[in-house]
Amino acid sequence: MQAAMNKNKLIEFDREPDPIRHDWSFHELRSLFDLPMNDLLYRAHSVFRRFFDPNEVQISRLLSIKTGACPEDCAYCPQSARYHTGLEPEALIPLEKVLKSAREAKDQGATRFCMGAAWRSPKDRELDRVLEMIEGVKALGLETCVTLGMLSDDQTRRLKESGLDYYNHNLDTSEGYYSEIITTRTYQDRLDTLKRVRDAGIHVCCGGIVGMGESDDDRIGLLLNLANLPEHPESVPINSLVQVTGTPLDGTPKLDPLIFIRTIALARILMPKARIRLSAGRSDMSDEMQALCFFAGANSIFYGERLLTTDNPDADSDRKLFDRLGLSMAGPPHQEKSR
Ligand code: SAM
Ligand code: DTB
Ligand code: SF4
Repeated sequence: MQAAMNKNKLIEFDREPDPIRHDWSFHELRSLFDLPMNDLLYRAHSVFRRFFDPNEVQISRLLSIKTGACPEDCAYCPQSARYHTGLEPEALIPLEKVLKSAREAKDQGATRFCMGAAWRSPKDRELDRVLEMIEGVKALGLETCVTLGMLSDDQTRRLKESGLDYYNHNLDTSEGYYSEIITTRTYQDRLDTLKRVRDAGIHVCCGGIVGMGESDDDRIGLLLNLANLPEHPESVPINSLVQVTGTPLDGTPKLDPLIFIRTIALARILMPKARIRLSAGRSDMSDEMQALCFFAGANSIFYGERLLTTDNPDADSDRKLFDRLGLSMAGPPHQEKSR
């Protein structure tokens, strides 16, 4: 009798499709994305609970270590030198300033410290200084992440040797919509950098931006490319466009919040073990929208009043939101309760 029950259980388990896949078709994703909202949320949340404690959110802190005057033409970005956004450029900041910010972040509950530089790619001299920053932040007991643009093989190796945990490099959108947004580097350039990072043994942080005037098919196309990478990124930031005066995308019609939530849900279904980050754009989201994103599978945020150059909800209002939702901050990685 027991044996029969176990066998039935096994058969049932066998019938459950393996949720970790790299062979998704566009058609499958389109069908998931178009499910009735309750069915999509149910599926996403069920996958979420299999791999994570759904009430724990990982906390990252962002710091811009080199701001503005960027030669690239990313149409969303206030840091491109091509647009008049009124942003004050700032050269690479001193190590001490970075460490002060990292200490504060740790005291506030962050487990990861992400440093961003407005570069097309780092020069070797600049990289030397970033390596010192990584070593210093790591010594404080924080996970480290940097986003510096395109990398060479040698630079990637040196970053790994410095102890870097994550490299952020986004695909940003679908391959088809990409040329509407960026012309100064190709989609393939981005895939090449991501491969270098993966091959060097650094964790990959890769996602994109929605609300740039793209279609549902583009949002699905972005997630398809992420999900069908040889390995899923460990961290997937989903940014909602922060519209900045002076950038070409300022004035883009606002995306329906429910479409944003569907995008998060689909990302969770496709990449069950990834930390899906509710990234830029939270200042414009209602508490109820964020709550639905956390239900759909988002389990990471940037915490603190500033992203790189734009505003983020202040720490106090996020603490209140977490209290109201019964969410807690995930501990350092070795203490995490992920399943
Ligand atoms: N310069 C490097 C690069 O682009 O590879 C690293 C820094 S760049 C600011 C990092 C990411 O921030 C971009 O890939 C983009 O996804 C996101 N980002 C920049 N401006 C944004 C905006 N206005 N709204 C939402 N996300 C934005
Ligand atoms: C990511 O995907 N989002 C972050 C981080 N990676 C580096 C950046 C968001 C930037 C939002 C605009 C700004 O503050 O300049
Ligand atoms: Fe430069 Fe990065 Fe902004 Fe593009 S997203 S303009 S590469 S800082």
